[in-house]
Amino acid sequence: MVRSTAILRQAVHALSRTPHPTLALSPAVRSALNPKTRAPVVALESTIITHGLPYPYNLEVAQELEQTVIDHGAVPATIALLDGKPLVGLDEPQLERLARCAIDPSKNTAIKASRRDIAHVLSKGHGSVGGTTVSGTMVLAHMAGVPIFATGGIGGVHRGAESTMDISADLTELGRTPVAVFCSGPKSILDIPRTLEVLETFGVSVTTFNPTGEFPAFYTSNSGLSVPYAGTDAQAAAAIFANAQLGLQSGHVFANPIPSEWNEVGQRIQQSVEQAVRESVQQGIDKKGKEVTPWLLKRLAELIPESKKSNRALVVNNAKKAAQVAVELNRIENEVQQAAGTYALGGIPQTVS
Ligand code: PSU
Ligand code: MN
Repeated sequence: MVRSTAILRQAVHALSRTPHPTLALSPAVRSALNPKTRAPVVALESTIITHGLPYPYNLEVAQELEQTVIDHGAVPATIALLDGKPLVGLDEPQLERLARCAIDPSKNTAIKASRRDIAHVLSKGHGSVGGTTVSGTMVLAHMAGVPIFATGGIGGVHRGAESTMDISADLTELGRTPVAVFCSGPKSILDIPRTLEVLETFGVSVTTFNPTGEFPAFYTSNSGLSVPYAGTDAQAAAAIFANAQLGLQSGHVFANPIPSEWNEVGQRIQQSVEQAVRESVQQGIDKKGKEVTPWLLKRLAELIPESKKSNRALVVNNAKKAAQVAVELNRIENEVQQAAGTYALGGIPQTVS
């Protein structure tokens, strides 16, 4: 009894997240993060809008992602840097402004922002636009108190990283920021086995929703590599809750396989990946830092035009899954809050053993 009270007290303490005052929260997100009006929230990234997909397809996808989160009972919090402010939750004109940066890729003034770029982009003030990567979005989601985030694919260890040292900042972030990232695995342009090795080194919890127990390979559902299996949304939510309770400062990867009807296209994309990577080496793109990933994605879209649609299908599917798990997590949090309230009425015993 006393022990369970101590656990409850700790549980309530772990629930009290106050958004960092510098963040500009949308009214819907602010309300959802208020303990009195708590609602499930799903963070969404913005590099996919500014650098991942062409205009106006990027705007359609961004809107569909937000709508999918809403349709499954959660509040969308698209994260971006605009006019020197970190925004958590965007309105329609803001979403459109991000999307329009990609109209002409050669004149794109938006900055692809991972953790290292955040302060620099904010210092540019009025007129500046930063599309946050998985790393950048995780930093700001955590500062806001949003533990669940949906995206398409995480960055990872690039092929040839033994000489280029190109390992995405997303992996480091996952090792040090307690946010659960719902994705379809690392993009197949990457080295998936080595990406899993680095995630293990950094202490990141990696789970699949694939009933085969396989880690998905972004455009296809199977990579041939096994990781632990999350059978239900409730199990995933319980893992996120446990991580927060223990105060572990590391994140999760929840890998959600692309719907099976896309596997055939995925096999074809896979064959073109080799070609795109080869070309990137021939043209020296592989040594161009943060340009590498957008270049490879664009080249792949040229080689297999359907890859854009695969990308949309999987990221929407991830937003749905993240929203469902966010609803479960919210339910657990409400239960804890209620149980603590019941104790509080009778007075929580002071002895903690
Ligand atoms: N997945 C996509 N399109 C993208 C990205 C992922 O389908 O544009 C972005 C994500 O924002 C991810 C970033 O965090 O690419 C990784 O870039 P890098 O490899 O430079 O770390
Ligand atoms: Mn890189």
